[in-house]
Amino acid sequence: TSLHDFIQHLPKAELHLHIEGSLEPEMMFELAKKNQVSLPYASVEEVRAAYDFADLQSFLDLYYAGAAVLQTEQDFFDLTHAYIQRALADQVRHVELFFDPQTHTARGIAIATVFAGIARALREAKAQHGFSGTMIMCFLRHLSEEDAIATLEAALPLRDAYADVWIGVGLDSAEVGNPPEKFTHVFTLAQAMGLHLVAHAGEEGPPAYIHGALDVLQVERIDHGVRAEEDAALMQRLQQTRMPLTVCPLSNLKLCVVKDLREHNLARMLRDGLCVTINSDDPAYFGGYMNTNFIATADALDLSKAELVQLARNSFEAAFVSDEQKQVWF
Ligand code: ES4
Ligand code: ZN
Repeated sequence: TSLHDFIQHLPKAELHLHIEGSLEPEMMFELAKKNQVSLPYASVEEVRAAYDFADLQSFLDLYYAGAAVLQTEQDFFDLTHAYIQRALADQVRHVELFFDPQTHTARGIAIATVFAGIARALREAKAQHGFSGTMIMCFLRHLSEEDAIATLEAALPLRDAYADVWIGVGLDSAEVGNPPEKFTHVFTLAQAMGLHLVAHAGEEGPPAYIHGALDVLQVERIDHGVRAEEDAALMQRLQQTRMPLTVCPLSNLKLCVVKDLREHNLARMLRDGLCVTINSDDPAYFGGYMNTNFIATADALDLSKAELVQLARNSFEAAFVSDEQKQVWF
């Protein structure tokens, strides 16, 4: 339909994308074979069949297992390059991608290998296509704050070489039981380094975790944030400050945060004047990239063209780029 064409051609920014979550089963098998990593599946079909999640943790178990096939700088390049091709096809002009170095350093992969492969793909895409891409290094919240601090310290020597792409830190993985306050010190250190700050909050965790991310970690965006609706005062605060929420509709559906996309609160929050954006989160696992998320959401929630434009506008408003650059894009 024409609404789908309209979405296809809308320029967008993607602000919530885990690069390890863009690992398609085909590449997972290729890399497993090349790197001699054994997978608990016999075929691409078997992997896809396993993508039937009950909650965040059941997904994370598979996601970390899959990421084990990534070993060399070229592997991280290939992964990022493949994502960028999908982003270009969806008229994504800018991505601020998440990566999880601890998933790789725990397996003996050097953090410099991870940075180098991802950054080479982003820089090549900028040169070849004018595509803009930056990196947000995430700490795994199921691990200790000491481990997060060690990760930030390990990345410190890379700061100058990657000043053009590494712009911030984030917080992801198992939310419930790992509140933002657990990471107060490492976020204070990152803030002092001049890095941007974001955190997953209010995906499965309560509104108190969103308050904690804002007040204690001092984040500039909330990743997910869909449980904010349970707290009227918090909703008012998010609206009045235009605090961006990077919402991931198909992720919420696949991880049973909502049981039907028609029940998703994205449209209500948008209509209440919150700065909500649409993102793909882990597109290889959750059923699609940006335009698939936009189309499924528009259809389920009866979004108008004006609302779709507002969502795209919000994605640039919420991006960590200059106002001049935003004007060029939107
Ligand atoms: C994630 Cl959907 C989601 N939530 C929390 N952590 C994650 N890491 C990758 N995807
Ligand atoms: Zn996420």
